[in-house]
Amino acid sequence: MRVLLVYPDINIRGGALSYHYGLGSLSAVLKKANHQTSLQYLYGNYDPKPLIQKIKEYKPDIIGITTVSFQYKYIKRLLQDISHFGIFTICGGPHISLAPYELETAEYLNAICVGEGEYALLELVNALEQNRDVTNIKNIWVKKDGRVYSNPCRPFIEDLDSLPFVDRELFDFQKIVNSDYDRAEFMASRGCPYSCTYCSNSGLRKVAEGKYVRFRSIKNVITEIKDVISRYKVKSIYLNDDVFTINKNYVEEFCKTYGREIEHPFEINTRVENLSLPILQMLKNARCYRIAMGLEQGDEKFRKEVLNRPMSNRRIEEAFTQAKQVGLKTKTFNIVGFPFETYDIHMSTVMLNRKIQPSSIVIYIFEPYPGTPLYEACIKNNFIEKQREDEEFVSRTDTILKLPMFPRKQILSCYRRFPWRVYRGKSLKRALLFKIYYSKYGEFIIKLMSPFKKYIQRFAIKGN
Ligand code: B12
Ligand code: SF4
Repeated sequence: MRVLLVYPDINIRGGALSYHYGLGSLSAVLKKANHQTSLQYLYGNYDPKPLIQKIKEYKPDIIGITTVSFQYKYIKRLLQDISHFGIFTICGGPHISLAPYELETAEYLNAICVGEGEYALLELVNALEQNRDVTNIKNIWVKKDGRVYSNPCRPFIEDLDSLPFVDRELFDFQKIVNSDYDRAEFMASRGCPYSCTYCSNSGLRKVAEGKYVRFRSIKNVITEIKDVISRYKVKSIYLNDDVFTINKNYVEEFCKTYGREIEHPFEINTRVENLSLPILQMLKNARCYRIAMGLEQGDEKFRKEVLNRPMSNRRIEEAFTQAKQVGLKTKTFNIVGFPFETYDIHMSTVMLNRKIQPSSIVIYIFEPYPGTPLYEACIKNNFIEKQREDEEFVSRTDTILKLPMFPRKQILSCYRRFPWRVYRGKSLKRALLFKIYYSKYGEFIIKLMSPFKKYIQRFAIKGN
């Protein structure tokens, strides 16, 4: 069977193309079973034409689209724009997994996949190929003759090493690496043990039975990294796991092997709770050059009570001091515009970042994801402006919430002024560069400066 996988990455901020592990993994499993796959990557503004052209040329038997919540409004439009082809369509990914009820009302959608899709999609494709019944496949919900057939999920895949390496060839992988500061991304694990109230992990862990947080063996990860760097021009490695440092022994073993066998510098995502001076030193010795941590909100009480992130400010400050002490660069992720947040509460995020002075910062505007506690809180308190839900804007640069204590105009202003407030008086270079990046015209300037962005980034984070 010919399966066309679609990666909608429409109106995403930052100017870098990205790889999609989920689609890469689905493709690898399908190819191994002798099916054919191809990709349509949709980037930039909404435009269905490249997908329509691709369908005409590739003539797929099935179209599989991955979904995050922000993209779903575009996906509904895409489904309508390609409906005249009459091809079997299926959506998977975190959004549809946590909002499977969408199938009922999505006129041009035939099926959805809840949770992990490798074996479910393979079973579906095989069944369609052999004209067998498709209403009884685990993880797959199908709409047939106006009725939705919902099925339970199979357990989470226990042994991630049993899966083939993700299919990098599905994408123009070298182009992705080039557009993303010459970095190649990998994932050593699936899942996250924490339950932050704004993050889909809190719901995704409940869709199936079995162990949610799983790590691949170190040998398996290192073999994949070696394979990729031997085939593509790559300067650094990004381990894009939700939290790479959950298991201390794993980190220790990984650092030993990586440091011995791979020369490329790497970066990871981590949580302050998992860090200590010896772990940070271990990472540094293995050629880790930067660690990224979600700080999200600077008010300890708000973080604990609204976001379910109980770490203290003192611990955050200590972790950043220690990271700098061993010579690691640092990055914080921050969010503004949470339900129940106010201007004063947001200023705590500014103050904490001012204090710790990370090498770089990322700030987003809060987006509510179905299946998360904060989404439920938005519904309960009538915070979502329904008429703005399908509005087009660049992901996480605007809000669809109407918060009584934090007007939209003020949220947008806090978002734009955040880097200036953090770095002003501490690092003029960073204050100015990030101010431009987060300004009204930032998106346009990023695109314009795209040939030079590697040098600008290096210049911006130079120093501590
Ligand atoms: C790595 C990562 C990224 C990477 C790589 C993207 C990717 N998905 O590979 C990058 C940095 C590019 C990225 C970007 C974004 N991300 Co992100 N990302 C993640 C992270 C940490 C891991 C995803 C992953 O690779 N998992 C492993 C793979 C194997 O799983 P998977 O992709 O979910 O795919 C499996 C199933 O979902 C299913 N499946 C998926 N698609 C399909 C399609 C079909 C047809 C079928 C049958 C099955 C199927 O089968 C796959 C194999 O089992 C998750 C957190 C998480 N735990 O999921 C957030 C997460 C997916 N990201 C999130 C967000 C918000 C974004 C951005 C919108 C942020 C932004 N820049 O604005 C973009 C959106 C990009 C896009 N257009 O989809 C949210 C989505 C929440 C939501 N409900 O919308 C998550 C869940 C984190 C969170 N905060 O809750 N992300
Ligand atoms: S630690 Fe990060 S990935 Fe894990 S639940 Fe919280 S926000 Fe999500």
